Amino acid sequence: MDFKSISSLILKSNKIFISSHINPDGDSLGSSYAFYHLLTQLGKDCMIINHSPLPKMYNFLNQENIFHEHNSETAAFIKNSDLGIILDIGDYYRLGDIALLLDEIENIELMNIDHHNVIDLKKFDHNFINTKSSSVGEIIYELVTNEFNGYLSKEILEGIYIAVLTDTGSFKHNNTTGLSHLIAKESINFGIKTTKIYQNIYENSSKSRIKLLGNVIQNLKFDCNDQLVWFGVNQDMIKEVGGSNEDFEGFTDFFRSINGVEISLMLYDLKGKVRISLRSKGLYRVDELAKQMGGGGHPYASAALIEGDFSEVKKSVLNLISNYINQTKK
Ligand SMILES: [Mn+2]
Repeated sequence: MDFKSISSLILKSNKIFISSHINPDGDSLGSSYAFYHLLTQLGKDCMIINHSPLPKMYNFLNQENIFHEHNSETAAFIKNSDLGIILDIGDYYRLGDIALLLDEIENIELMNIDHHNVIDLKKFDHNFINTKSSSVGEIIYELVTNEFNGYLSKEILEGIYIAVLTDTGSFKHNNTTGLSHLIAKESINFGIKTTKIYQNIYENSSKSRIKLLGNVIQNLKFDCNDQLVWFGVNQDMIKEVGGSNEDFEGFTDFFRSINGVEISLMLYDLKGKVRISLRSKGLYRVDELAKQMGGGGHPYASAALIEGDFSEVKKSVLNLISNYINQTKK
């Protein structure tokens, strides 16, 4: 699929829903925001519907209440849609309950736009994948400048900027491209308040988050000649600081910044399941590790969900990683 065919598909559709993955991040939300404004400017009846609620730090994007958590009303909208645009998904079933609904509907076209290697491409009628893009936001920028140039508005650019900012770790990860910086330049020229956006997203920590960070730091573990740093979190730790599941967002990235550390690992105990989050500084590919655990992602940022008791999963994951580090050395 190319930009021309994306554009003709959009133009022939009238009722369109936009969705992304569970626990949405800056790329999925910023991209959805940009797409929503493009579609509304094109006169389409459009709705952003996600399985999960909007994370608090992105409330500033929702002045007009355009983000909807999936419910019976949004289900009715989806059932009557001509087209569904799915962004940043990686895996069809990360749509959460929306995937289950879509499995039951036949006459709806699904278009997938992503920068991940999507696991189940056949679930979509159309796929546009560019794994070289830093973010889905960057793909949308190219789509708009190629096909809808007159429509590039402040709102569209703001959504794109947020997507690029967050998925490149503020223009510092090695997925950052020349285009990422060009988008930043354009955004500043357009009068977008980039400092304000940064403060909203990154300088908005709750007290509970900082307290949790302190507790996690006290119990930080190092392995593999200090190349691996890891920590565990669980509901009791979150309760203790009066926090929420959003509070440990970004911890894995933060600990990767330690001198000598190559891999940063989080194990989140979900009682019977363990959520694994992996970050690499560049020497090791953590997507290969995540794949072995039944997950996936990018070479330097990936995740998996493993069934089993915490201490057993912890043991096998630590074994897997240390074997991987030792083998790669040879
Ligand atoms: Mn992304």
